[in-house]
Amino acid sequence: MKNLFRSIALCSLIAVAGNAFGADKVCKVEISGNDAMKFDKTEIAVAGDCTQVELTLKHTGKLPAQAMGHNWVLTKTGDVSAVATDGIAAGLANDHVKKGDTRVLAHTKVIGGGQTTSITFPTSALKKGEAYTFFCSFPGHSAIMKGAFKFG
Ligand SMILES: [Cu+2]
Repeated sequence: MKNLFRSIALCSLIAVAGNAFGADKVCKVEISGNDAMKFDKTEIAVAGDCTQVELTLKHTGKLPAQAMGHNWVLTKTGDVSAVATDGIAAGLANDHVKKGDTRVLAHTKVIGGGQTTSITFPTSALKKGEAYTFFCSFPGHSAIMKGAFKFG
């Protein structure tokens, strides 16, 4: 019993210290895509003190992933077209993202109508002020389904 109290006290101390140093701040972002091949956001801004981003993608349509699949891919703005082109070749089985593509900073799987998916990724790979773009890499979608991603 004495040990249990000691553990609880220690945990509380770590939690307090963690907050004081701003250990982890998970920032939540929600975006949805529909059967009209559109995202409901053209811009996402994440504050510079967020250490993690929890991104939830909802497909509010009814069409299956094979016909109107959507994902959420984050790259530097200059990498969008090359990553999207490689994503077409990668196929649906790979969520339209080339395996091991280091230009991809974060991505969800491809989902169909009525489905939801979430990812959590660290912001440590992002630079403040850099131009990032989020887009859907399903074939033919990235021309319309994209927006600015701002960090900082
Ligand atoms: Cu799409």
